[in-house]
Amino acid sequence: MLVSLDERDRIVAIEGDPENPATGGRVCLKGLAYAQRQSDPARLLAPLRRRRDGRGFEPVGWDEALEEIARRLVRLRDESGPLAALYYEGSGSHGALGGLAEAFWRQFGGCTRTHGDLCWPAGLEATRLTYGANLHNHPRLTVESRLVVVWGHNPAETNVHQWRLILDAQSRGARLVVIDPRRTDSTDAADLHVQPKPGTDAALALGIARIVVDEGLEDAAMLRAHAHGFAQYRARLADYPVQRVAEITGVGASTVRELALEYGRVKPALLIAGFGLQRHHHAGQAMRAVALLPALTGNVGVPGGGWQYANLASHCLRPLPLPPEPPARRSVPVSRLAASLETLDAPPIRAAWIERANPGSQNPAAPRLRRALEALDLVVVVDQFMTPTAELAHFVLPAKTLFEEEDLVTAYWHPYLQWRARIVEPPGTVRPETEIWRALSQRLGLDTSWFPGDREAFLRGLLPEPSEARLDELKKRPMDLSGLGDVAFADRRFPTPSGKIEFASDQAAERWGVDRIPGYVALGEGSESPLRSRFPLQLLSCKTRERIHSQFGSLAWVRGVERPHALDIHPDDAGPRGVQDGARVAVWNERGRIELRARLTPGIRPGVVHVLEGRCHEGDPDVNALVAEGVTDMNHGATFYECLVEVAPV
Ligand SMILES: Nc1nc2c(c(=O)[nH]1)N[C@H]1C(S)=C(S)[C@@H](COP(=O)(O)OP(=O)(O)OC[C@H]3O[C@@H](n4cnc5c(=O)[nH]c(N)nc54)[C@H](O)[C@@H]3O)O[C@H]1N2
Ligand SMILES: Nc1nc2c(c(=O)[nH]1)N[C@H]1C(S)=C(S)[C@@H](COP(=O)(O)OP(=O)(O)OC[C@H]3O[C@@H](n4cnc5c(=O)[nH]c(N)nc54)[C@H](O)[C@@H]3O)O[C@H]1N2
Ligand SMILES: [Mo]
Repeated sequence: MLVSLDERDRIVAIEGDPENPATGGRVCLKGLAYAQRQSDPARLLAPLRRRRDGRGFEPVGWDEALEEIARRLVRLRDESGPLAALYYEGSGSHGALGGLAEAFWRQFGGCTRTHGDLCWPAGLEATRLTYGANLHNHPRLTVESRLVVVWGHNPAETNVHQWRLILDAQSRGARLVVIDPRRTDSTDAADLHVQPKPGTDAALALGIARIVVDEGLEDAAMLRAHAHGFAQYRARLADYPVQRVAEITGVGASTVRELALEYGRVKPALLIAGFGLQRHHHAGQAMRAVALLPALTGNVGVPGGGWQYANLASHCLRPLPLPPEPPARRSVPVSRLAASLETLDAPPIRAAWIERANPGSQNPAAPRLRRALEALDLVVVVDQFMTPTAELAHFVLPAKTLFEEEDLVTAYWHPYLQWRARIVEPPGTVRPETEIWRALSQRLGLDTSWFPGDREAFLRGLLPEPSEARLDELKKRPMDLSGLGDVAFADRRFPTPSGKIEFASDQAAERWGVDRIPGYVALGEGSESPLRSRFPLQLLSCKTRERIHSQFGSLAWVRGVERPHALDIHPDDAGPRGVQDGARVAVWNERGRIELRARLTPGIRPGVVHVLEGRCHEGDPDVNALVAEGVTDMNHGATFYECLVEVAPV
């Protein structure tokens, strides 16, 4: 981004950087709104301490705050051991330096951490099991595609730079298919919008595969040379005749057939899968089923083709230098944080340090999690703003923004590593997290040399060989240091155990206890679930163009352009329930209940309802009150989109 400052060094405007090869000089609404967020009067500029009477916060100096936090952490360690402290970090803006908290906790003697991720792990593991690595073609090759299938993804809202390339491909003649139970900005541009029941994509993928194979449209030469377990997979396709697939998915047989024939015939075809596909219990297997389609049709290793999920090409930094691991270690699945806080023993969790995260809004079972956090002896939250999580803290420490500390930033779609410059000094008494950790380490008598005095030199040392000398170049523009080339798997070498694309995966079975061949498994809370007799509607809670999760929601710029918050419901579901457009409704299940206005829309699939996630301002309802603490079949992900509810007027 290009950032303009006024004469008092305040950020006044943000534009896209034409030198940026990933964005082509464009910037999204949140990028623009960082200018307002940076100087939002609500920003925290000094540490806060909970008042003794428990009501609200009072300002406190850094010395006093850190002294008291240090004293309480040491006492807790003496009494219960280091594992009684939880360290939790989320997806707030972070680069390489974010990992340095570990230098404190290792010297502290360890702590309890979380494993897995709320975001994307099932899809990452499914891709790794199938192709051996999370790499995909350079985004610019998208325009060479003749057919783009966007599956469980809404790039018009969640990746506008990717979206521009998809539209370019379309204007050059490519057809665009979007597979999503909801109408979105992305489906509005589609030539074909396919609306399956949520959680049935494995059946759809295998149904498509069956037709491709029946019609002889598979790439037999490619499969002979580079597929592992294809014969077993092919035999399994017998279970997915188009009639059964149509019943499971709710997509008409003729549409499944049309899609299969098109995907089998048009070359090159690009399949872009999103994170929305993998937020349920059988997500890993579903992603494997979908990920195999490009392999089946010979679309792997070709420009304009391929499988796009996540691209980790820019994740090429050297590991952070850290002190040795202490013997004591413990971690809990991130999507089961509330249950873990409630039940962990030997020792129970007594303190939590939360940084760059808003779990009190963003995690499953959020109200339970908030209660569990409230019961702890010590909660420290490091954030730029008051959040539902910070409200529960004993200490809230003000955090820097992305303009206030230099760092190296990796990506998950384009291959570029980026230098993030420090453009302005932190306001008030704000300190970057690295300085907070250093100061706290000092108070505990720990070795502070792990925290860089000269951050630039430190970051230079993280650049991969042979690029150490290239920091100055990197300061001018993002760079692809991966050395991987534009076409992923162009050499047809797949770093899987068999060295081939794995249609059958022993690792999947050994690591995760799932079938070696991916198949469709009905969800516990899905379209075929007995629980539907009480909670008949499948609730999705997705992202919005205007915000990043719980961030930006308080800004006038953002509030001014976004649509009113509402439950999207199909008229066929609203009618029998007496739900009118604009009327207040309750949405509930056994875990919780929220109230908001209904918006009737024929765009959503009947049987599916939707509420935006990340709303936690001014009395907005807490959608994660309804969501269970489920764990995906692979890699410890969350199951946000596996959630049955009922709706009624209030
Ligand atoms: N129902 C439902 N829930 C979901 C999802 C869903 O689809 N549905 N999606 C899930 C997904 S994919 C994700 S990734 C998670 C995201 O979950 P979180 O990472 O908890 O999400 P954010 O709301 O972005 O919270 C980030 C916080 O970090 C703060 N922050 C930003 N920059 C900095 C910084 O430099 N330093 C510090 N200390 N703080 C900073 C912000 O002010 C904000 O409060 O949410 C998950 N929750
Ligand atoms: N503006 C904005 N952009 C963002 C973010 C943000 O908060 N705001 N967050 C970032 C983050 S952390 C993430 S993880 C990504 C997520 O970005 P996306 O990949 O777009 O993921 P989701 O929004 O979770 O879901 C995408 C679509 O999948 C559909 N879907 C849900 N369940 C199913 C299903 O079972 N089958 C099918 N076929 N479709 C389904 C949903 O209706 C939704 O429209 O966005 C990133 N970009
Ligand atoms: Mo995410």
